[in-house]
Amino acid sequence: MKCHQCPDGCPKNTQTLNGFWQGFLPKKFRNEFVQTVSQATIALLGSPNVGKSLLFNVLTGAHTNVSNYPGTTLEVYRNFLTISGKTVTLIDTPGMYSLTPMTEEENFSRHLLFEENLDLVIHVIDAKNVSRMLNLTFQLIETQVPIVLAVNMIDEAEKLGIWVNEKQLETSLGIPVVTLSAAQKRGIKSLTAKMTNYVHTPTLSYSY
Ligand SMILES: Nc1nc2c(ncn2[C@@H]2O[C@H](COP(=O)(O)OP(=O)(O)OP(=O)(O)O)[C@@H](O)[C@H]2O)c(=O)[nH]1
Ligand SMILES: [Mg+2]
Repeated sequence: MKCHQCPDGCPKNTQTLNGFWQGFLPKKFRNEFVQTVSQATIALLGSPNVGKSLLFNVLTGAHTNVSNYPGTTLEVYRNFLTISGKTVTLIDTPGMYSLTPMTEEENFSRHLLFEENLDLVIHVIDAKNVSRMLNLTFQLIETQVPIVLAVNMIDEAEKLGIWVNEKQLETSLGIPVVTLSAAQKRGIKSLTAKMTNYVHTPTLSYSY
């Protein structure tokens, strides 16, 4: 097995091994493994077909670990990315319309939201249908998990004459907002800059 994603200082192959096994291990052990290398866990959530998986691939690169979530047939996509020198676990989730689950996919995404000790949720929405998709944003805000709103597909929206005002949305919602196009790799730097705020910095304490 090759080591694809090692950050500086990662013992060779350790991270790939952790990433490969984490989906297969019971949660307790999985978290122990992940914590050895990852300084934050971030999930991409949102309705079906808003571009979560494409954004996941753009953010993490091609080498993704796929496993079935324990007790389900649903595939979980996890990978690492490095933000400001820190290692972050990114999780791609199946599409969900609401936090009141109607399908196995929605139930899974809801479970993940409440059970994974997430440091951040990136709520991905379609720039062409912002107002319709904000319903889930409000539900996510109520969970108290930190949210960044990623308004994807601005390339398609612009073609339709739809312009999303990032600053105005931020002020109205009270959460960070990024407009982007995963397909054109636009806005990715702004997104990772906003993700940085949710990545833990290990601190040293001294006693005198
Ligand atoms: N034009 C354009 N197309 C995009 C963009 N992002 C994603 N797509 C396309 O939209 C389609 C759906 O993207 P996915 O990444 O599969 O969407 P998803 O949210 O993961 O969908 P589910 O897994 O079904 O919930 C694909 O054909 C992508 O190539 C974008 O920014 N612009
Ligand atoms: Mg997907």
